Amino acid sequence: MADRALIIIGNHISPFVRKVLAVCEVKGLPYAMDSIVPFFGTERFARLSPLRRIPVLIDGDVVLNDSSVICEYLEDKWPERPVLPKDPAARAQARFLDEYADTRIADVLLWKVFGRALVAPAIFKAERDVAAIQRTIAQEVPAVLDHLEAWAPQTFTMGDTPGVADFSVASHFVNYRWARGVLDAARWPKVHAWVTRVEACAPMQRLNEIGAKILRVPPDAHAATLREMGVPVAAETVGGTSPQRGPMTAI
Ligand SMILES: N[C@@H](CCC(=O)N[C@@H](CS)C(=O)NCC(=O)O)C(=O)O
Repeated sequence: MADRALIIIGNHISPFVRKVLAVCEVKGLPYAMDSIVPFFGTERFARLSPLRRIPVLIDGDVVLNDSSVICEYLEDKWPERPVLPKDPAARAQARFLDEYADTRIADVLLWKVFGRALVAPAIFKAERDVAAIQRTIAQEVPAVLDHLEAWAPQTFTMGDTPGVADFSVASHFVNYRWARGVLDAARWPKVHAWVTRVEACAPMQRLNEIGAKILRVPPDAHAATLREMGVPVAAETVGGTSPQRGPMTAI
C-alpha cells in the first residue's frame, strides 16, 4: 500500500488516464487528481510532461509520463493484485495489446473520430469534419476491429480478472461511443463481449461514469465536479486557460 497519495495529472475524459486510474483502483492505491485539459497545461505542466500529454504520475520525487510506463511502474512497485500476467509469453502479448491500443486504436478511434468530433470543435474551435470522421469509420475502423476479433480473450487477458491490456483496449471504445461511434455486435461479437465485460467491472464502470460527467462540464468546473463525485483532488494544479498544441498533438 502506498504511504502517501499518488498525484495523477490527467482527466477522466482521456482513455489513457482511465487506464492508469483503473490500475490504481485495482491495486487499492490512494491518489489525488489534478484534473486538467492537456491542451491548457501551464509551463509547469510542460516541464513535467515534455510531450504536453496526460497522464503524468507523481509519486514523491518520481515523475513519470506515458500510461504504459506508469502502469508498469505501479505493477513493479506494488505487485500484489497484479495487472499483467506472470507467464512471460502472456505478459508480452498483453503488453503488445496495450501498445496496439495506445498507437493504432488511439490513432483511429481517439484522434480521427473522438478528436475530430469533440476535441477539435470544443478546444480548437475548428469545424467538425464529418466527412473525414465517416471516412475513418468506413475505411480504417473495420481493420482494427478485425484484428481485435482475432485477439479477444474468452474472459480477460489475465484470465479471471481484468488487467492493463483489457483496460487499455476497452477505454478507447468509451470515447468512440461518446463520439457516437458504434461497435457492431453482430460483426465483431467477441470484441463486443470483451469490451462489455471490461466496462462492467467495478473500477471501469465508475471511471467511465465520471468521464461522461466531466465531458459535460466546462474545464473550470472539472475539479468541483470531481469533488462532488467523491474523487480526491490535488491541492495544486498545472492547468491553464488557453489552448496550446504540444509537439505531438494529433488533431
Ligand atoms: N502514449 C501516451 C498518449 C497520451 C496522450 O496522447 N494523451 C492525450 C490525452 S487523451 C494528450 O495528452 N494529448 C495532448 C496532445 O496531444 O497535445 C500515453 O499512453 O500516455
